[in-house]
Amino acid sequence: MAFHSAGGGLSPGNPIDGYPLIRDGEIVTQPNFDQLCINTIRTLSIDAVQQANSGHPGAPMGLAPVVYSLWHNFLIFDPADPNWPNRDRFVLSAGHASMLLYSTLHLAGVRRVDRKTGTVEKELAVSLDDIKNFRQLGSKTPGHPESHLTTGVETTTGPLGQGVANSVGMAIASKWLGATYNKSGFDLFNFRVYAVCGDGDMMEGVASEAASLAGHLRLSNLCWIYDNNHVTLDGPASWSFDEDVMTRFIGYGWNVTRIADANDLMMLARGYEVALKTDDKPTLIVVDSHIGYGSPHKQDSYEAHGEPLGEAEVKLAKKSYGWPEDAKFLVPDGVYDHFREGIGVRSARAYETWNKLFADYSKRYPELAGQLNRIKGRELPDGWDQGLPVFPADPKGMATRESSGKVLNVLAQKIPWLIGGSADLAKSNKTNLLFEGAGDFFPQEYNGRNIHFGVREHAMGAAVNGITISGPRAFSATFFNFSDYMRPSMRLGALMEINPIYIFTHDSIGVGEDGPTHQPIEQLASFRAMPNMTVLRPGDANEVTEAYKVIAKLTHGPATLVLSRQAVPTLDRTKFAPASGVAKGGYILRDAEGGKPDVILIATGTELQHIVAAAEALKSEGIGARLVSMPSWELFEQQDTTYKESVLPPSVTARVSMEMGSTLGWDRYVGAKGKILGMHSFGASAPLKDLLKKFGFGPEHVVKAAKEVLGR
Ligand SMILES: Cc1ncc(C[n+]2csc(CCOP(=O)(O)OP(=O)(O)O)c2C)c(N)n1
Repeated sequence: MAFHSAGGGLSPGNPIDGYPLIRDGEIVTQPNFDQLCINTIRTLSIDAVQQANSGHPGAPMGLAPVVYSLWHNFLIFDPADPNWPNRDRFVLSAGHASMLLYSTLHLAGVRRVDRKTGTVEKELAVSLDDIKNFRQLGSKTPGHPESHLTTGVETTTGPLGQGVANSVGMAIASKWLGATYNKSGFDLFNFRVYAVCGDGDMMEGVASEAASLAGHLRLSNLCWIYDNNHVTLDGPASWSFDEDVMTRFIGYGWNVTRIADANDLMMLARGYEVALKTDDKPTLIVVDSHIGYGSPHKQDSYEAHGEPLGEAEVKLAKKSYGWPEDAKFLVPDGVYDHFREGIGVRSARAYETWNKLFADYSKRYPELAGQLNRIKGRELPDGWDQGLPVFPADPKGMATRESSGKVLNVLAQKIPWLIGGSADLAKSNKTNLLFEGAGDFFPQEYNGRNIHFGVREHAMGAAVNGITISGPRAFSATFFNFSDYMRPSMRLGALMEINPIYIFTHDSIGVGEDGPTHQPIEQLASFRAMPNMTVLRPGDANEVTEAYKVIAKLTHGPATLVLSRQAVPTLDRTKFAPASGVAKGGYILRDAEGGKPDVILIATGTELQHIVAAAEALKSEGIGARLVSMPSWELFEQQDTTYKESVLPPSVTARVSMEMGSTLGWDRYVGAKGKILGMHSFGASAPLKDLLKKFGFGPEHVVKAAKEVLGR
């Protein structure tokens, strides 16, 4: 078969030119459908960017054959059921090349899935109209691929490096699902993960962390395709990037192969075959390509990056493809059929086989099949909240990281697909799953539930997103201060409306001697500012249990759980309101006598104990204080006004809040006449008791502030 190979020249081939076939003893010519499909991806992408007058045509033009070859010949992804759990995952990490993905999803006939019900609909995930509406309000084709908007977009990409790092989580999920649920004769999970990335991804630190982790874990089901086009946004890649990527990845323990010409379908196929045959490490395929391929004046130039080609250049590019120059959004006859005959037929067969296999598996292993159905439906097991710890009152109490460890260990036994780990701080974070059978996720031992992410916080954040997207419920853990190293991934988790659990301990200056490098200040405020992120900072052990109950039920957004290093008293709930109030975000922990408070004292986390003690002192001076525990602003904001005003009545303007973090935002609850006790600077390295004194966190500070706001 004659695969077209045009090298670096400007003769990508005329789709009308075909390759000879011998049919019934006669030589006939049929259109070169491979080329026709590739050029359709290219021209749809060009036209969409031109019409939007914004976007990135260059990478789709260069990479169309790479993606076509993968989708047409290798990817197992049934367009008729894009939710199939064992589908291969395709990630476009170079999210700026989004039209490459949209064109491919469209041509492959991928159906839309209703996100709420999981039902596959008749409509295409990306219609031709969606392509014509590229980057327009309400379309399925936003500037960068967004997984919560567009079926077939496996993960949201745009911030470079995130997609490839997510792909490592997806590969972990595939290995874990296989090791956990596959049985002899039932190879239910073996999906592969392919990620297309560019120079930008390669330069980002998160990609390096993720590649290092993937190499260490020997994730043989993972393949990254590196678009080595020597161009970035500002100019030639050589201005800022000339390292030996291949040697670097060999160093990570990857299998590395190179394809000298992105248009060489034969060699591309060989590259993918190498990845398929490699069973002990991930594969990097380096593909030398030409950005803006086929554009006479913009090929190999950064000018093909990030802006439309311009009407005249569009025509010239189309001419070079042998395309009708004036045709727009043209899908020639036979192109849809050709995709259907490739990825459609191949994947439908695999899908059917899998469904039969799963039906038999369900009979043989009904309990496990039931789990898999729940994983797919993002449901919790029956009785998941039974037997969660209830902690007895204890004035000495325990650190909330400690109670978290206890609750997490019970919860993980109830939810068998809850997996995760820490960035080398599991013992401090108390996130090790210690029950029998929990096990470790090690290279070639993939059924363990404790994942050792190493000191790679950013890759951990991206990986738990990737795992969560792929089925299992994942948690991460590190010190709260190092959330700074995870924030970009956490933001994407929130944007994607997925539900990983980001656990953080050592949540304030309470860290003590480690000093200001380890003492978070502004992090609480910053995550509260993040849309769709639920932040919880529980104030005692029972609030921790209740916080986990809320978190477990989240389906469309992540949780940031903020926990202390130092002990806090476990409140006597016969004297205080039940901790179940956590579900409402803020609740009256104890009211002033007669329900008529002079002052409202509000706190979160470790400061709850201080307002409790302050209330006693105030009472002895005849001042009635209402205590409000406010572990989650987001949950409180979801309550109706009646509830919110029942907790914080507008008539009581004397209010004091205390939290060992930035004061930013507390005026929302404290009001203009109240007083906010918080941090106004970085912390310091010293024993906790000295820090509390220096920065003003104790009952006496609450008492003083309460009297001030009362004018006494
Ligand atoms: C974290 C992040 N930084 C910067 C950008 C802006 N940006 C988008 S593409 C790009 C250049 C990437 O170059 P390359 O990966 O080689 O893409 P190509 O030019 O080949 O399309 C930049 C800087 C981004 N999307 N994400």
